[in-house]
Parts: sequence; C-alpha cells; structure tokens
Amino acid sequence: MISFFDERQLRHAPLRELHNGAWTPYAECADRARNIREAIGTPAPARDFGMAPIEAVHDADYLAFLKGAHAAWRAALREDDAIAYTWPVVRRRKLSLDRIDARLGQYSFDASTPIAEGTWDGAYWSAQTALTALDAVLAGARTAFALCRPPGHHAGADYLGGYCYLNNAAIAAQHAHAAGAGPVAILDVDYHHGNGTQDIFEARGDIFFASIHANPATDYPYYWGHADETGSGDGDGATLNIPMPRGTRIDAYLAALDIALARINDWGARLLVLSFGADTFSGDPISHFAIETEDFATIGARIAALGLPTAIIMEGGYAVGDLGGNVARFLSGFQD
Ligand code: Q9C
Ligand code: ZN
Repeated sequence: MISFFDERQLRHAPLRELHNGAWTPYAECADRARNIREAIGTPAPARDFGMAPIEAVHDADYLAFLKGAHAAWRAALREDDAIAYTWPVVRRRKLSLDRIDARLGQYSFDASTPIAEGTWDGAYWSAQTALTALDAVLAGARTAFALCRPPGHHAGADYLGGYCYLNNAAIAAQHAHAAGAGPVAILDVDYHHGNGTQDIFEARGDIFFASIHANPATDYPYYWGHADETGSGDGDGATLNIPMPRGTRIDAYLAALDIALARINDWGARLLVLSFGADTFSGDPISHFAIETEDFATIGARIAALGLPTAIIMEGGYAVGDLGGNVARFLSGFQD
C-alpha cells in the first residue's frame, strides 16, 4: 500500500502532559511515528496543499492562535510548553482576548495537549500528509495510508485537545467532498471517540460519521460519543456512535464493526476516510480493549471488504514498541 509521512511532523515534541493529576511523559511521542515508519517501509513525503484545505475546516481565529501560541507563551516569559489552566465552559463565545492564558482556554478542552515550539509545523505537515494520501485515492489508488502524527480526531473547528491540533481526517474528508468524490463517509476506529470530527460534521447530512470507541461513561473524552448522539438538523441520522465496554475482544468488536459498515454502505458512501487508532490494542498503556496484534489484520480486511476507495488516517496508539507491527498488520488486511 502506498503510504505517506513527512519528517517535519517530528518537530512536534511536547515534554509532558497532565495525566490523572500528575505530569507524565508525553504519550503521543515522536517515537510513535518512527516505529510505524520502520514497520511499513519507506513512506513518500507529503505534498504541500497550502492553507486553503485547512481553512475549509478550521476557523481563521483558531489557526492564528495555534500558529502564534508558543511564541506568545515565550513572550510572556513562560518556560517549556504552552498549556491552559482555565476554560470558558459557560457561554463560550468568540471573545478577542490578548492574554495567552485566556486564549489557551478559549481554544482547548483539556490539559493533555500542550503547544510546543514545533507544534504548528508538526500539525501542519500531519494535515498535508493526510491530504497527500487523500489525493492519491482521488487519483485512483484503492487505498493510501497517511502516517499522521500529531493525530487529529479530537480537534474541532476552533479547539485542540486529546493530543490533536488540526483534524486531519476532517480536512481530508472535506477536501474529498469539495473535489466531488462524495458521498464521503468517515469511520473512526480509534479507542477514543472522535469528538472533534463529530462536532465538525454533526449538523451536516453530506458527510457521514461513524465511530466505534470505549464507552465515554468510563473513558476519555467522557462528554461525547454516547449512543444517543445521532446528528442534528440537516445531519440528523448521519452520525452513528457505538460505545463498547472496557475489555472488548475481537468478536464483539467485529459485530459492532459490521453494524457501522452496513450503515455506511446503506447511506451510499462512495469514498471512505478511515480514522485508525491502534490504541484498541490489549497492550496499550492508556486504553482498555483486548484487541490482539493478529486481530488488526482481521479488522482491516473487514473494512476493505466494503470495497470503497479509502484514505487511512493514523490517529492514536501508545504501545510504542508494538505500534509499527500493529499498524502493519492492519494495513495488510487491505491487501494492496
Ligand atoms: N486520564 C488519541 O488517541 N488523555 N488521543 C487521557 C486520561 C488523553 C487520546 C487522560 C487521551 C487522548 C488521538
Ligand atoms: Zn485514541
């Protein structure tokens, strides 16, 4: 399978995250990408599609914030990575605030997603990697793999969170839609609910979003991904959430996957953007499913049987030593 990665994605390297009340090493580390790269051979570099496809998904004020946040943090004489400490949960609106702490809270929803010096470069090239894979599919490849990192599915139109800054899958899906390749469906099989992707498309009926993930009653991101979230307005019925319990094994997982695939097929999708997280792995340090390495090939093959042109976008997966092998197994299920 053709795959893409850009060295500049490695410039994003936060030092630590706030996890369960303590500073811990950053789980979404650059070595994740190195491990995957080694397991899948030599991915081709990203092409530069510029800002327009990113601006088609993200608000201009958010992008300006993200680009300038680390420099503003340093200008305020702070050390290390920029991170929020207060959030406008009540009546969040587009305020034009100067203080970096106010801006950080305005544009984020958690404290596990710091902005480091190389974050903008890394996120920008991660998005370009997704667009490059999508473009290969538009040009006729049946599948293409984007080794995106940082990941994207928790980022909304104007906020970051969950190790995500730019929503790579949403940018690719919107680009495919704009190119006339639709109807476009997004299937999210990361362990965590893709709340940012859902938020971006939940009021739209022209892009379908389906997600299989850990029950948000027990797992991050808690507030989104419940089964009763099915879309709104024009998007009523174009969102599908299938929460699964901790401990989920391959048989139960495949039963849920078959439901999601049938819905995508019935909806009439012509192109699939696949948010793939390998954090469903039994050995993942921050997750609690029981998918084994060999199961990833079965999952990949089941999705491939849908027969849709597919851009595979890397999301999570934190068992760094096993990550490349798990990703390679998943891709092997597509047999091309
Ligand atoms: N104590 C992705 O897999 N930290 N993001 C959870 C729980 C955030 C995962 C902290 C997990 C984000 C792309
Ligand atoms: Zn995840």
